[in-house]
Amino acid sequence: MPLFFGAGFRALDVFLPVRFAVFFLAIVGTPFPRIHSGCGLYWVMPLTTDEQRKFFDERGYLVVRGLLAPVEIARFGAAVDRAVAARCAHDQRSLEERSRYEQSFRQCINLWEDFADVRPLSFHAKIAQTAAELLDQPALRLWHDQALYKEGGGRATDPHHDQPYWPLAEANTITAWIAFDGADHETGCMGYVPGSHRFGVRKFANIFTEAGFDLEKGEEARGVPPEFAPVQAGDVAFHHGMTIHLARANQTQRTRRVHTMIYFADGSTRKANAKHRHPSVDRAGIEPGAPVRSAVTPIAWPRAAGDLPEPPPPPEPRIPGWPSWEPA
Ligand SMILES: O=C(O)CCC(=O)C(=O)O
Repeated sequence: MPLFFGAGFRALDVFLPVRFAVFFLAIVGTPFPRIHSGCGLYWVMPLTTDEQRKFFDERGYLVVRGLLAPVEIARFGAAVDRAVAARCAHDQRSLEERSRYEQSFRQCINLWEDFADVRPLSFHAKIAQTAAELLDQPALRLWHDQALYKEGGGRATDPHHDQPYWPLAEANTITAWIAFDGADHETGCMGYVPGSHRFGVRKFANIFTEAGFDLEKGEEARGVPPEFAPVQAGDVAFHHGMTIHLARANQTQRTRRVHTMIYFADGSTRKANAKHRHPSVDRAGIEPGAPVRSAVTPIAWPRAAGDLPEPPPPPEPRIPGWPSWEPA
């Protein structure tokens, strides 16, 4: 109700603070400021510090301590365990019987699609927001998630960088790596060649069939030794898609239980080379040169907390390691 103070004065609304609060909460939905402007920018309380962003920018990786609460680690770890057990139920081979690549880990991709209780992890708002801040991008999509369970006795993960595996023209990509029990030099922590995301290495290290980059004698890592980064449960380790990395072997009898999310900047386009296949773009028929936007790669950030995407139809034909795959 406006009160007037005579001609020439503007209306003074005594309910203005209440109106402002209602408007603010309606827009924001949380006590934190979040304003979407017309140009798609958003404003939230940052989760990272200047030092963390600088570290990631310079070194191409960063461990963020305690990003997940113990209750989340327990809940999501159990959900991913169930999903991996279900996806791998058909595979009774011993470690020795598997390929060199498969001896590094059991890899199960896009668990978010067919395991609803994994979905809140793969679209975890705090993790995706942190990734967006490190990459300095206003919006991210999920390229895919994957469990990487390195069993007791599992081989080291060979040195490589991720970007050449993906037919994306732009290299605005980042992975969040979550070890539910933590990971150390005995169980298989990650090591990163600091600054290698800026080395401009285009070569594809095909670790499916080969040994990956030679970090000592090869030119790719420029002789820079990797920095190994043990993590504890609750920590999330981020690395840029161009960062050369590897992981230690698992010398214990315990499985190193890891789930990862790979994000890419919204607006990224499919590489011109149509021969470079990948389910994340092929499933949705994304043409070379076109923006990679589909239900297979939904927006991960910004997304209202608790708002989870609908999964796309299962791949057709089925793809090993992806949802709904069963051996013939
Ligand atoms: O977890 C591992 O052993 C390797 C992970 C990795 O290479 C990645 O997330 O890009």
